[in-house]
Amino acid sequence: MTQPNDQRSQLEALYAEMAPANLTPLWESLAQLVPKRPQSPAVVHRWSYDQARDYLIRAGDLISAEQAERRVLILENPGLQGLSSIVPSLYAGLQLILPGEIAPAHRHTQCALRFVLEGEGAFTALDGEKAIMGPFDLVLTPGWQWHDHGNPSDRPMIWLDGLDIPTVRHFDAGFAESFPEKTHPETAPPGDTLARYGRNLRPVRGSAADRRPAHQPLFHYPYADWRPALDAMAGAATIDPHLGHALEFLNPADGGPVMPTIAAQVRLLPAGFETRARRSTDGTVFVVVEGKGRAVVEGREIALEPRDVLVVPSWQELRLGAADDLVLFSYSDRAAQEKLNLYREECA
Ligand code: 1HN
Repeated sequence: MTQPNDQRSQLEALYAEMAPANLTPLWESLAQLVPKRPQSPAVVHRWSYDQARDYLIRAGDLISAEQAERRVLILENPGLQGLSSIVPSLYAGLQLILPGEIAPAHRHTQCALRFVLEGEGAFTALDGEKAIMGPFDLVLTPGWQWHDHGNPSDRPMIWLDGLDIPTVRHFDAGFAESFPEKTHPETAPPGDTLARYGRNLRPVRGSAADRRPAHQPLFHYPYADWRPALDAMAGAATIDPHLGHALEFLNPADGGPVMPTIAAQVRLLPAGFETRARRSTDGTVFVVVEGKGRAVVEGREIALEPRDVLVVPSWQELRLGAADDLVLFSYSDRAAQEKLNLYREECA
């Protein structure tokens, strides 16, 4: 039998010899490659809206939306430096569009959501149809659909962008194109899609009025619709001890999550309510819509204020507490994980 010291030095010598042949021993990394439970390199982090906003407004003095193509500050997870990721699978950024500006039309295979934090009256145009945006509206730009943004209002607009950039990068499946003009020609009046597809109705399949892609027709989920739904629920439903009153945004095409990789939710925690501990495999980005409260992540307490952004990595235990009525928006890669049979949660 080889002596342990001997074995180690002989193995090391073997590794060194095989390295130029691009071969490495599995037995040295097996436990890391197949962990007993998720051990995310991402860390819990909160971005203060006021602080991020100041930097974004300063960037607004230095570079135009058109020159930047998209004037965005990336919310990069401190554990994922250089990766432009908020969790390993997802990207988040804060985008500013000033009065009169245009962010030019392009399309890409990555899918995106926008969650408005400030301003009123700017728009995202999707395949030439404008969604006129207001605070806390959710707007989607599904993969490979032309989109541009404009701000005809007299105030800055800021929203959170959530994209599946790292997931698409992981699959090496990224394509992008610029539209030959700054904006896509208008194809329908604002609100057309919401009226046709957003009321539990849709144009008869294949009819002349059926103008949106069958798999992803709806792209605007106004605050004016989702917020009263949460209130109605809070008035009547039994509260879930781990979630509070929670609603998921749906894709009306299939009743599933809003996009193939990304799921989005809103929830309401009444003043004084504390959730029980819960962990899930979908690292989640939260945005505070209203109210104050706190998150306790693996025992570490983080104060939450309106419009702050909080990221909670995969499998970290989360409890949420509401000081006043606390309304949260969140998105995660749960949509992708469920398709891959990976999603799990554990409730205390
Ligand atoms: C993008 O298309 C937008 O359309 C925002 O507003 C952020 C980050 C990376 C790649 C594409 C937008 C983006 C992006």
